[in-house]
Amino acid sequence: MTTLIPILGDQLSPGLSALEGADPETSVILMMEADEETTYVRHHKAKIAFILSAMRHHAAALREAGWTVDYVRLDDPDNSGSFTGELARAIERHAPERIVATRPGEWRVLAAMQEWEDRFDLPVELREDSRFVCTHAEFDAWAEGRKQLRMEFFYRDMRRKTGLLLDEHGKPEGGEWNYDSENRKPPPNEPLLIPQPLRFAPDAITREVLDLVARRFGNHPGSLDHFVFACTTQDAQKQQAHFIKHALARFGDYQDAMLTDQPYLWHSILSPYLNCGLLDPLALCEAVEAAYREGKVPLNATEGFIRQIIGWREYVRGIYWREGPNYAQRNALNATRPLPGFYYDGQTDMHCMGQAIGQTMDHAYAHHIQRLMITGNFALVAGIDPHAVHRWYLEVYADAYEWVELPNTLGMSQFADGGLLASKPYASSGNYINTMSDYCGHCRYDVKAKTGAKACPFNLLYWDFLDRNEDVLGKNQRLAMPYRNWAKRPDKDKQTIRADAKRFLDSLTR
Ligand code: FAD
Ligand code: DLZ
Ligand code: SF4
Repeated sequence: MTTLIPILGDQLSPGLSALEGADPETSVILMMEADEETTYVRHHKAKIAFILSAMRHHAAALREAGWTVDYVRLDDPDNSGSFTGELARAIERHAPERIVATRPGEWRVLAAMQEWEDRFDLPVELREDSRFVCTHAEFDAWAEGRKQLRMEFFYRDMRRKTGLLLDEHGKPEGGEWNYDSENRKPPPNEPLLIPQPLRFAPDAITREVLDLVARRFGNHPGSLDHFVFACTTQDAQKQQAHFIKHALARFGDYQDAMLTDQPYLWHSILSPYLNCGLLDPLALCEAVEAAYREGKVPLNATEGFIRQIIGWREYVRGIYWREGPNYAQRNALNATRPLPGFYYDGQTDMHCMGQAIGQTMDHAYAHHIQRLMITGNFALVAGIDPHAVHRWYLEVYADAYEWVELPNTLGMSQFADGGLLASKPYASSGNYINTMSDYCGHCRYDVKAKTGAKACPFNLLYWDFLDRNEDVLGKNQRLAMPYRNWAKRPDKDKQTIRADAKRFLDSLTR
């Protein structure tokens, strides 16, 4: 009468839907370290180490809680290397009567799971992932018939559904749904006051995994030298509490700020834990709201943070599943340039890019504005193939799973879906980076120069990007002003910008 319950590397939650109603006496949980999962893109070494260590710790916690866990390690000589191959071997071992699983976070894995029933001639129940606020059906009902799928309106529905930050009349706390007008200040000039996230020294389990990853994935990007991730729910909860106590109050103010050699600023560094299941998103939002109700943090920070989780995070997931498996192939701007090699080592004389990429290789982390307005902005204005950009983001961040990474990269950052997610491309000249960071002061390029050998590449590429894509973007109302400004430029200026941009872009391939 055995039920076999596979639990994947991003399903490390004690309350996972696949476990609901299961009897520990008659159930076997199957956890699989699988070569296919570690290599379908060349994940950052620290990302692999984090997931494998969190899986091993979770297996131990499940056993402690009374479950039988069949755990297949990567270096098991009989490991077939795939979820389906390992399920086949586990069926031989346990002769289950049925399989119960929670839906995975990726079309690729869902397609494999949907074949299991026929392949193994066993009933397979795939349950909705109850760790999200919005179900697929609810998202589709919300999106149906709308011309534009704007996050802001979706977010208000999620506030109403969860009751987060509503007053006693069901109205938004403080009278507004969104306090962004009070957020997004340039960086402060007080580096000593910047909080740092907790650092978790690797225990014996993590050390064993770090050795394994160093031996097996030496050719993958990134470093293991700075590995300080929490690998258990208890430690991830410590980082959650640490963030709420030390950083949340200024999260809104400095959400978009960037400073040299300061990767974290007032961000939470909680996405790896939320996405693999060590933390519960709703419990986190409730803890953040409680800090506000106790008068410890201001409303702009509280609302801004909760919006990222029940707004953006839920919204991009809805888009991913709604748009289907071919979403990854879109390329509305027909961008084809290969990804420059410096995306893997940070060796570029553009200081902003060197900073964002360097810390990514060290920590498998960069905050949102670095991803969107530095590395993403550069790829966009340089015309890099969005599929190559997507693979890079999926590889290098410890929080990257396709359901969340793809819409953010392909849609929000690269405009490759033609504007489904963003009403205009997130393209900017160096001016934005100069306002929001101290990077330009450390750079060999001149952010004020518009042309010539010292001109900031973002200045050249921004106008060249608009010029190159006028067919697709020229009618976008939100770009009317820059296109008017471009039209007013003398032809001679335009030719210089085009030539300088071409010279710079050619140098990328050399
Ligand atoms: P904080 O700034 O502290 O924000 C709090 C939480 O809000 C995050 O932990 C995250 O769960 C959520 N959040 C914030 N913005 C977003 C967003 N746009 N989409 C989804 N959730 C959001 N996030 C991922 O979790 N995985 C990814 O693979 C990923 N890829 C991205 C790729 C690009 C090109 C861009 C522009 C953004 C991407 N993001 C991704 C969103 C965002 O950058 C990260 O969630 C955030 O930087 C994580 O750091 P943090 O935990 O310190 O976040
Ligand atoms: C990302 C990842 C990696 C690197 N390794 C494993 C693994 O060995 N075993 C596992 O169960 N999951 C792993 N994962 C996460 C899966 O790729 C993830 O479950 C799918 O992408 C579906 O979201
Ligand atoms: Fe980046 Fe340009 Fe500023 Fe240099 S000058 S840091 S390339 S924005």
